[in-house]
Amino acid sequence: MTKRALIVGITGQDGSYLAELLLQRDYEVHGLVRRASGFNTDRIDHLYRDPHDPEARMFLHYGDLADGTGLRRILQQVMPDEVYNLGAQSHVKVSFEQPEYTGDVDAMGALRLLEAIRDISTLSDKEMKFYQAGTSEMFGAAPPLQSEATPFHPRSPYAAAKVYAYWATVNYREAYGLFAANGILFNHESERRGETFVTRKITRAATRIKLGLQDKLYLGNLDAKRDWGHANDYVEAMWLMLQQEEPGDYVVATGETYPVRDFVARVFGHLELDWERYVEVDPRYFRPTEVEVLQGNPTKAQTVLGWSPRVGFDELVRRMTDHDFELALQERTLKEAGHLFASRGMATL
Ligand code: NDP
Ligand code: GDR
Repeated sequence: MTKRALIVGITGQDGSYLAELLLQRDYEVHGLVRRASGFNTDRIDHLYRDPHDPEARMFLHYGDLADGTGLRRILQQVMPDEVYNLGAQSHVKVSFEQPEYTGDVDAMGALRLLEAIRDISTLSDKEMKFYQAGTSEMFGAAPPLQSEATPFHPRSPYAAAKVYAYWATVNYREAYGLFAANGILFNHESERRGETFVTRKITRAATRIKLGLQDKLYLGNLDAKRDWGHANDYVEAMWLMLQQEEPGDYVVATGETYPVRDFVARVFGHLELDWERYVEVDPRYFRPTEVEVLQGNPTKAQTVLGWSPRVGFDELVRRMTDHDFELALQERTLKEAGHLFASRGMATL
């Protein structure tokens, strides 16, 4: 029997890798797409086939985590075996500027999904397994190493909303017997990472600087330390969590941590540039409360799920930098041919 999955957040970094993984494993994949004035499906365009094509196995539905009725309708239509909630206002700094919206989407959005699954699976007697995208940000001020046993101390509206969603997921498991699992994923990046997150902001800027398309890179706190892996490895852990006999909560991390400054130095070093000539600190990128050090202990994921990361820090830096160097080359070629008059607005967050 073909399994059916619904991915909320399919257009995001993780959603696109998870859709690839599930299609490779012969799932029928359904994804929620937000209505926007332009196209917002860049990351999954390579997977898309016209629904009239008999080979099509990925289907998109308009929806939003703020719209509970729509979520219910899609769940009833699709009747998925597995639901992955990856949808979120996922930028920590933005959450200080839009706390109410972030709470509505990241906390209440998860609750809306859980409520719909609870009702539909009770009425239909169909099990719908649920994955909630929890985050290392929930640990916030808690000192490293952080594991499943570490108490949460969120440091942003984003993290507080994710803590709510985490406990709602645990509660629906305990109260109603739902197969509901929380991943507590540490930072994971990729060639598809949003350009306002620090790693991609650095690789985009450094490669453009290398080709004379940009002069400076302005960053915030260079001392914050993060445990960075590759997104493609991390979506496999999500899938594994829903293949277990019993639902549970898992830390997914590499176990290594590096300051932002080291990421900068390695990217510029890879391009044979001296980063200190180009990087300036601008306090506008500081957060009202910062998360200083994240370093996860992935022992449970290793032993129970049999999961471990394949891509390490150096390879992550190399892959992202090489990818963005290609993008910068394309941009330079277009500019020199007179086809590009203005560079696209680069990350300001
Ligand atoms: P992205 O920001 O790349 O993707 C977020 C996705 O959520 C996008 O598809 C976005 O749609 C969608 N979305 C945003 N708002 C809504 C809404 N109101 N209703 C429905 N969908 C919405 O995040 P990532 O792929 O990096 O992360 C996936 C999830 O994992 C997020 O929940 C994030 O908070 C969490 N997480 C991420 C980590 C990381 O390091 N990447 C670590 C730990 C947790 P659109 O494309 O239209 O914007
Ligand atoms: P984070 O990722 O907040 O950890 O959340 P981000 O890349 O935004 O920041 C990492 C660290 O870098 C510092 N920093 C800057 N950050 C940004 N964005 N821009 C800058 O110019 C800059 N300069 C320094 C930050 O202060 C921070 O310490 C990500 C998101 O994907 C969340 O959704 C996810 O839950 C967590 O990772 C785990």
